[in-house]
Amino acid sequence: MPEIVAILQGNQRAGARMIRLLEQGKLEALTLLKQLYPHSGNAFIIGITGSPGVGKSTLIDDLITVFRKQSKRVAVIAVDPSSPFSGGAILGDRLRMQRHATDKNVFIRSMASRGQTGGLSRATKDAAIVMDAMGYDIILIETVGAGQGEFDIATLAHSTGIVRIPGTGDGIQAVKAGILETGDVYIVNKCDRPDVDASVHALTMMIGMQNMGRQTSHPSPKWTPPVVKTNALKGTGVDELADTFLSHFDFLKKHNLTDQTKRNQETLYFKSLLKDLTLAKIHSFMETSPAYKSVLKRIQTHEMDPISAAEHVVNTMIILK
Ligand SMILES: Nc1nc2c(ncn2[C@@H]2O[C@H](COP(=O)(O)OP(=O)(O)O)[C@@H](O)[C@H]2O)c(=O)[nH]1
Ligand SMILES: [Mg+2]
Repeated sequence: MPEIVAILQGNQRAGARMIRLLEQGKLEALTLLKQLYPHSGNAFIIGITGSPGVGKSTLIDDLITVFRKQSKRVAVIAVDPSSPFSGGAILGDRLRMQRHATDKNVFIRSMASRGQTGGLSRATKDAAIVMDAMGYDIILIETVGAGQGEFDIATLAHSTGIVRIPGTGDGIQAVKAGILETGDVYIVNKCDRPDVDASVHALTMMIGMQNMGRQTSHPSPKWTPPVVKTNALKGTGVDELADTFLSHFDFLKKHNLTDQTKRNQETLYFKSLLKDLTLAKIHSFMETSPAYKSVLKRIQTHEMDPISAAEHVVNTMIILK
């Protein structure tokens, strides 16, 4: 069966294979992605972000259960900053979501992040397109947040949930310092611990300040982000959390804001592809072209200055070819 048909029919092995190729930056995978693209655009993409250890994977595991009860098909992308290849944490995430492993309507992939801060790369968006085309209704993306990637989760997801835990000094200081990310939903997890109400209070105040304050990149100015309390170990509050995400998605659709999210996303994606494809062309030029070698020689013998040479190569040999 052709790979594309298999993926469109939701074949997980084929989907996983394609995501792996895309993650390795294989250009031939883009040819396949081109064919999948028209079949994407239907999934609801939810970002779950927060520091390591706050309970994101455990929460996602619970959310899968809730969404499955609603007969939704669910995919997960866990982006792990500590394991660029395949370290322990990725395995941990897999194990944590293991109880869904035999459910054919749940598809979980781990991906490396860009750099230590957990930035998202184009491959995260690629993977979301594949899962979307595979017919998943909901795509959950787990990230540690504010990383220095090309994509931040707020532009990749329709709805972003920021996970905090009680007693870690959230809120006001962070707002003052301008380092707090904007979320659509704030989650105080580990509500079995003390100081829950203080955290909820701090977050609520912070949301109020954000609403009054500077214009953020937040796509929905009239949406006031709710604060939801959860205990992911027990699954408490997760039904409400799922409902909150779904009502945010309804809100976006009602106000035609999904289109805006989409436009921002597609612009970023296009720019990122332009960069990657140009770079690939340059690399192949440097590896294979006799013209490159002759220019290089002229630089080495001081016949040509390297600046003019680089300009010449870009203008005449790579871009126009
Ligand atoms: N007490 C308590 N522990 C939790 C809760 N949620 C998650 N944990 C634990 O916190 C640890 C980190 O959870 P994990 O989901 O891996 O966090 P992540 O790094 O944000 O994905 C694990 O040992 C979880 O069992 C909770 O609501 N209460
Ligand atoms: Mg995790």
